[in-house]
Amino acid sequence: MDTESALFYRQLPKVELHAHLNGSVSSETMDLLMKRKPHLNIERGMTAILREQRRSLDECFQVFKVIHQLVDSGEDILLVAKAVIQEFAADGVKYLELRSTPREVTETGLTKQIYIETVLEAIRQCKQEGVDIDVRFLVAVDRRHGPEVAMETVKLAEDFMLCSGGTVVGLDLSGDPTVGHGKTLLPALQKAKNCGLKLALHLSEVPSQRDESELLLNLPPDRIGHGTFLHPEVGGSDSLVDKVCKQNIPIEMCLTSNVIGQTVPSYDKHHFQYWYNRGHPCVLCTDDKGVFSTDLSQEYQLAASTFKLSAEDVWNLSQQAIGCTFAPEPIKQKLEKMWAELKQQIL
Ligand code: 6MZ
Repeated sequence: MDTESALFYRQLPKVELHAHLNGSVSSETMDLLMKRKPHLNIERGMTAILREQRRSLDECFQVFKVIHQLVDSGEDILLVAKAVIQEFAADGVKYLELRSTPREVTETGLTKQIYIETVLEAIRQCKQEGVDIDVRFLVAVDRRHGPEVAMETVKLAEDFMLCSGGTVVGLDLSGDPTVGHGKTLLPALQKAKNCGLKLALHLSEVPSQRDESELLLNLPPDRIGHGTFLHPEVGGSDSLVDKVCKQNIPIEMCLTSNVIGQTVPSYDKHHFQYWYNRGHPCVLCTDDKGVFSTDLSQEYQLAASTFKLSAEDVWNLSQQAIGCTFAPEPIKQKLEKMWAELKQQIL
């Protein structure tokens, strides 16, 4: 099959490793939520950004505030989490690591504990209903909330890691990269690592994070989110690149998100090229498929057309992502087998 065909990308088995739950809510699900809460006066254009549009990162973060108003109860979380999982499965994603920041909302009785339990319930229900996808969960720390909340979140993540039967596998560090400094979060991140949680950290998403990235790379994280400004050509440094390469830390790359949020000026200037050409493990991801009006098939197609990847290159890229998951070895082997079986039919 040729790489021009949208069907090829849909059929391509895929691994999604960087998807924020509330950023991934589709416009169809948003419509349902808006109908449930008409008093909020939220319209479609306030929860998603069209592909052709450009926004500052700050404006992107305003969108999450609006979405959080719409998703503020256990019932809402169950609805959005199930819908997001089903949509990824329909897009040909076979393995998904979903991430989300547990929130509490006094008015609806939502607690952080209930928040995580509800996401896990959504994952359980999808499995029971036979949705063809393996889903794991990363508990997210929002850097804006500071070190105490980060430590609390790590404790919660640890508890769930121990009792979720392998569904909670790691910790994400995200939130507005222009707020706070990672050094204050080091004790919480170190604790997470010590107790066996895998670390997926947003790193160098904006240029001002060079010192922070130096520090956080010493942990080291198990995966890097974005890593847009790590290399010297964009104001990073050789020392950062060395640390990433020596430790072979995979980078989650989100093309549409970075171009819409303008941390990358255009698709052909995306840092995917830099790392891919070095043979470094790069994993294509959506980041926030609802907010940035995309899906993972589209991200693969975009990467292929921008960087002139052959069908074989695209296949290898999706297969390589299996090795970058936080799944236990037997699951990785199962996915490898699935890819091997599908290869004959699809490529
Ligand atoms: C950093 C991001 C992000 O957790 O409520 N988030 N953090 N950089 C990004 N690049 C665009 N996109 C999303 O999902 C929404 C939250 O994910 C993080 C932010 O903390 C946002 O509030 P959850 O499911």
